[in-house]
Amino acid sequence: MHANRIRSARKRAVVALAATALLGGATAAAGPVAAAPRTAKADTPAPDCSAAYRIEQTLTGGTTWRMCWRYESEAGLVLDRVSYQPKGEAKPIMVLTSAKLGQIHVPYDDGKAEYDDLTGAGFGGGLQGMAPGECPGGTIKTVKVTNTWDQSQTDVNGLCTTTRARGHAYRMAGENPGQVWQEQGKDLLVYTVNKVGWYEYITEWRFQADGLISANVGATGSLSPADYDAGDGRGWPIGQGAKAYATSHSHNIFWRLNFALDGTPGGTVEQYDSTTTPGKDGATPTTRTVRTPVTKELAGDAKDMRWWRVVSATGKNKDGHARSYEIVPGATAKYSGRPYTRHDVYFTEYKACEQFATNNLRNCGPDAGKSVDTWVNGETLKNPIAWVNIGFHHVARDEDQQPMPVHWQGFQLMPRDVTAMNPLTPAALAGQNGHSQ
Ligand SMILES: [Cu+2]
Repeated sequence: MHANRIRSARKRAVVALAATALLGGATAAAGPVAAAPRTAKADTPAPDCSAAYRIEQTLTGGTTWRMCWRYESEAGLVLDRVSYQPKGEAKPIMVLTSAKLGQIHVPYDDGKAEYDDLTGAGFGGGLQGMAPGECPGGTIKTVKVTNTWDQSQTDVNGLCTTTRARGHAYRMAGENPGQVWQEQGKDLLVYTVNKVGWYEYITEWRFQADGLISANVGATGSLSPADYDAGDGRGWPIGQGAKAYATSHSHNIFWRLNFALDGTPGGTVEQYDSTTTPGKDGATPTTRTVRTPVTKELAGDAKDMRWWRVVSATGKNKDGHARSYEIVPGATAKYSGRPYTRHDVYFTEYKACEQFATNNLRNCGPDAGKSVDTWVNGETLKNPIAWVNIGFHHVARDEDQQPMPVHWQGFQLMPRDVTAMNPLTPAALAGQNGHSQ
């Protein structure tokens, strides 16, 4: 099962960040206006999808999420044309042209096994049919799964769309005694389960009424019994006494995101960094935030007080601020073992052949590498693709059998200035925009 990979010797060009700009107070920095005529993206789906492939859900608070889904033989679930329409917006606001997994890379600590689950270990073909109880309150859709060997198709009842309680969407004490503004939210959930060897991965997308998108993969199923032999200090005993050592390993999961905020492919990328300077003689420290336009391809590293956002090329909210989505990485254990896992986020210029962060299948040309790190080579970003890498170092524990409790890893896409206020603001508070009463 160990996937063979062609390793590219091609060096990643040094990527320079362009000049920084100061941020003033709470002012939303207007990003550089993207001029560029946009070429059509090859993975841009048809303008609409048939009813069977449409997901539309209106949530508490009046927000409607719409998207099309399809299923790729390696990447599994793909969400296309994901749009967000909060109450008060005349039409849907497009967010993503396309979103899907970009790879699940699983290297074992003893160096004896290393898998690319999507392109080397059958992730897509391992779509699981769901039991009726696995999609509470929702609908299980039928997915046609193509066998990559003989192109035969199988119907699998394997896609769940449902809603789930969120808890508080917000809470604020009112002016009058006992008065509380609060809302109990409901999220849209879309998920599949894919089995790869002994593992089962739940690929989950969660959409909130206030525009937040959460992408997570939960690993469950079983530990691989073939690996219960790690008596070399690279595992953890899960049997009685010093027996049945499960080899430790990493799950390095990549997502591939093709943004099209406001329906315009492309947009610009910005990096923000804040630095805190201690005050003199015990005075309160001060913090300064700078914005760095990311104009060229970038292999980015997460850092305290650093974040990135993708800014709409065309759209502004009703406050006149450019719409954007911020990438909010979740907890990660970055794996330094491979060039492609050494960075937390990659922004690459769109190329149709670049579909998987490692062990990419399509031919990108004789000089092109097979992994995302090799695609960062100084090109100007006109149609940026964002790759998010979240790692989990799995040191097994007794509780991992049997079955293994789901362990989650992922990130969020947080709206930043997509609407002028919280889209769930109650009418009585609608005047509280930029000032208090
Ligand atoms: Cu694991």
